[in-house]
Amino acid sequence: MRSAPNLSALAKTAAFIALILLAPSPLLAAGPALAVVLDGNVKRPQSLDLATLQKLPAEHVTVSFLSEHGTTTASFAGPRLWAVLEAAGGLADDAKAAPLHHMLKVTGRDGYYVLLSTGEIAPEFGGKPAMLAYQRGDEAPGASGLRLIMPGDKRGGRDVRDVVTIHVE
Ligand SMILES: Nc1nc2c(c(=O)[nH]1)N[C@H]1C(S)=C(S)[C@@H](COP(=O)(O)O)O[C@H]1N2
Ligand SMILES: [Mo]
Repeated sequence: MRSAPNLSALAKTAAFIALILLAPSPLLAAGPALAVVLDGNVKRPQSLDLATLQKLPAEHVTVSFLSEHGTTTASFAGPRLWAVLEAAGGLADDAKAAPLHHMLKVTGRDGYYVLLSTGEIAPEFGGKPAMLAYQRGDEAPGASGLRLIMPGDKRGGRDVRDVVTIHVE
């Protein structure tokens, strides 16, 4: 004789399936990068983690930029990129004109990258407020990874998402 469906076994199976669906996968759990590797022409090449970035003077900025999705307006918080360079000891070049001689390659996890010149962001020269943002809107710090923000840009192309390395040349 066939037994009636075992309700407790069904419930267990349902609970198991729910667990698999709801549990964050290891990939999702890894999430965006919470550290940035600063290498190349700086005095102390190193990886800077979120806690270290949060100790640097933070700025808050609201930007609007155009992308293929239309206009995005969002606020971001984080240190200036120049302050991040200084956290790694600054440029490994003591020439007077050193701030005018170097460039930064800011790369996202997907390999997308943008080049900036040091003269553009050096406080005594271009002084552009390039930010390495660790917080978007009222999300938790780090929730969206790190993002380069170039306030004033018309399009979002230089606002590199999920920054993982900054190479100084
Ligand atoms: N890592 C990474 N960052 C990126 C891009 C990309 O493809 N990869 N695209 C850029 C471009 S062209 C634009 S317009 C904006 C779009 O920002 P959004 O994805 O937050 O809307 O991201 C910029 N940052
Ligand atoms: Mo874009």
